[in-house]
Amino acid sequence: MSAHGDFDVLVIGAGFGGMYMVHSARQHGLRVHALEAGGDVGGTWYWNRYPGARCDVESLEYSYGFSDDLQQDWVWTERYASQPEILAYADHVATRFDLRRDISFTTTVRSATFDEERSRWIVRTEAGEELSGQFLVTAIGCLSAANIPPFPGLEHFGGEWQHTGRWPATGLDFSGKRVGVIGTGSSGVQSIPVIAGQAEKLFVFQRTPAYTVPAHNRALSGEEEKAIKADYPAFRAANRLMITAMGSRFPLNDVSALAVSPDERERLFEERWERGGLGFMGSFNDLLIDAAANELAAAFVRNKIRTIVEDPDVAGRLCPTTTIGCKRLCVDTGYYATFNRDNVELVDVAAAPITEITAAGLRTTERAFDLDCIVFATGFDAMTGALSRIDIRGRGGMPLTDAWAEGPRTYLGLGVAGFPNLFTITGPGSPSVLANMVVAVEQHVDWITGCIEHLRTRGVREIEPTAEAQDAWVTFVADVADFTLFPTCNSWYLGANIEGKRRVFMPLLGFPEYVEQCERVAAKGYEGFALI
Ligand code: N01
Repeated sequence: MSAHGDFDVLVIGAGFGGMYMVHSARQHGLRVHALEAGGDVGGTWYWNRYPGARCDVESLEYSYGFSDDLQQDWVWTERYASQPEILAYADHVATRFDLRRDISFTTTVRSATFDEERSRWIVRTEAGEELSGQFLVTAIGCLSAANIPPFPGLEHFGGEWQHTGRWPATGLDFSGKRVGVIGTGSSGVQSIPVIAGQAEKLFVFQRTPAYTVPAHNRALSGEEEKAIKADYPAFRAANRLMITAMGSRFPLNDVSALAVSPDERERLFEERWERGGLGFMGSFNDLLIDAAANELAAAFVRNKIRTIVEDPDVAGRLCPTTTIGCKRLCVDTGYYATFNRDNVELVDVAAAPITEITAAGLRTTERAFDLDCIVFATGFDAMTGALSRIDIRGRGGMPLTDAWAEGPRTYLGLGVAGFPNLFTITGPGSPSVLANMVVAVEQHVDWITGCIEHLRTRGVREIEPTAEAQDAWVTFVADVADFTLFPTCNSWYLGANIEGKRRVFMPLLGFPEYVEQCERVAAKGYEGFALI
């Protein structure tokens, strides 16, 4: 469908947020249209097709809860769903709810300008189409703006290269090839073991070692699925009460790591390690707020690395020294053991940084590497990158990038002062990436459509956060972060992975309290927003 026309709601993006936004807006009788850069639905799961891509939230939780028929009908085959399975799920949802008729694909939004006279957003696409909407909802993902470091010489590289977040649907054939993977975050940690099994030789260019815990992925038993499906709404409700909106079956152990004996501590860490997944950080209640407690967990993982990796020198270089969980914990299948393979070499690019990409491969300050393929697992300009790549202008033509020059400023992570009728699904200042994203997305969409209904039934043309409410919210988000160890490392949560980006902790920790805040604001007639 080509993009044109006037709508009640325009949506940017057709990943999990945009898809549900289209559905929910329709249910509320709104004329809605979504614009999607990709060729189909799925967002993150459309773009991240790299080998080994898999969710680190359990599949029975990482799925929509808005339709009981949907959650009863869909059958997940594994504890952690693979990228193809999640994309198949997105396809199923789009077909089941006939979403595609209100989505334009391969349509990249270039600009969005608020027309103050008409109280409408005017959206222009790269192809020159123009649409308008009373409301603009961004559903463009927290991790969608791929970051390729500006290494000189990439244009001269004679082999093939790809970023993990822009992986071609046709895949890459690594057989018989010399491959270099740059980056050891979640994407690197997932792809490296699979690429190692395909390539003739794999060089892993590591700048900062990551902490990763085993996924212990497995086929889902019918019994497990049956038990949850017997009362799926209760399962969803229990998860929404968790600080990260997930993991109610194995919740936080509400005890300090410093309050138990060394043997008991080891036993509890071991139990979580054996269970696998992100729940490891819930071994004790102070791992992310007390540096001494955190170090105990970090030391446990370092011991595991030394046990798994046979070469002590390689093991030493894989051992992180930073705060565990400060950067997002990785979840892997066979990552550390991959470094026992003869065809895998770990290259420390903290000690000897990459200086350039050459026609034949790449060069560090110490050595040249001949490569047939380079995989950039170098992450994303997170949370604000996708928004700042669109020319978004609010009142008086103010660019969003100017309003956010000192870091993103929102109210509830949902609205921005000076940008009326703009809603940001999982925007900075909301739990987003510190929660189960599908649950976070559904909560935002429900709040937004509820808000739009409130405005329309009262004949309100515009809604916009007050500067005071926004200032207080920004302070609150920072205060919550400062109570934790999150600000102590150079993570993408802080924008520290992007040169020149303002260091601001962007997500908000604590899903249930956040939901309460949103509901309170709505119940008080959208307190903190100006309604015109
Ligand atoms: O990106 P990252 P990611 N020279 O930013 C390195 C989600 N996700 O795509 O740490 C050399 O974590 C960089 O090094 P350093 C998840 O939320 C989820 O892996 O900056 N290296 C780092 O090692 C995750 O956190 C899933 O020193 C350079 C790596 O590149 C988020 O997405 C799967 C470099 C980037 O790691 C992002 O993960 C995948 C340079 N110039 C992703 N620049 C699951 O659900 C960067 N690096 C499992």
